[in-house]
Amino acid sequence: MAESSHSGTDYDYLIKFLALGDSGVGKTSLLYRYTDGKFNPKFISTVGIDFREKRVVHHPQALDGTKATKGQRIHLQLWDTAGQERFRSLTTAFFRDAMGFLLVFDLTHEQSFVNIRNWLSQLQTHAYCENPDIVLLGNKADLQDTRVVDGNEARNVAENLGLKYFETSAATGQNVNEAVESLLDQVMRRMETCVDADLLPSSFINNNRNSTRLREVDEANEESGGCPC
Ligand SMILES: Nc1nc2c(ncn2[C@@H]2O[C@H](COP(=O)(O)OP(=O)(O)OP(=O)(O)O)[C@@H](O)[C@H]2O)c(=O)[nH]1
Ligand SMILES: [Mg+2]
Repeated sequence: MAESSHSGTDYDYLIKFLALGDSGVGKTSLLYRYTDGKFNPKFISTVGIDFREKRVVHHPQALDGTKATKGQRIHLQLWDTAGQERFRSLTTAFFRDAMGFLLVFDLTHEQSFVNIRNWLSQLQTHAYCENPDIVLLGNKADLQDTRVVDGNEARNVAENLGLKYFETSAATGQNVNEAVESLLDQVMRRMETCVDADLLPSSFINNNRNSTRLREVDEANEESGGCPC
């Protein structure tokens, strides 16, 4: 995946991702690192909701692992939610419109790891379907001295939950692009295989109404079919 220089509405797909997890785990920092390549060590807790954007060109992967040469121009909208409890009803209202989720915990804070189950149950309740695409991120991997969550334990939990797991650092940039690309791969694959457009978020259908692929999805839907949802 490479960054694109297209502007305006010159893209093939608008994809919305949402970052969630406890306050202070590094959601804002990860998104800032991904979109701007920068890091701010100061903690400015997010109030309610915010978003960042980035253009990328995505090369779909075939089942044999080879990447297509023709890229899809993606406009990524990255929603950044406040982890603080007092904003919960506001932030969960945004879950419904997101296509993929970055579930973040802090490798130096055990409780944030324990709490991923609560966040998953919030997702099951509020996301567009019960098993949306999610990547699990153990963040602050650069803080080796204060790390308390064991990597193997986190990997096992992720495997049991059927989630891809990345250890990231917003401070160094470790695995940040890889995690977002992996989520984009999952979401685009689901979109390609989901012939029932009613089971995609409504924002996705509306925003991508002009896409040739979506028209194919709509036509296939008229003949009915199954969705991996
Ligand atoms: N060393 C290090 N510090 C980080 C990393 N990610 C975030 N931080 C720091 O952790 C603090 C909290 O980061 P934020 O990104 O604001 O956390 P958040 O999850 O957005 O918090 P809320 O907005 O309250 O939900 C800040 O001081 C960041 O600089 C990281 O990977 N490594
Ligand atoms: Mg924040």
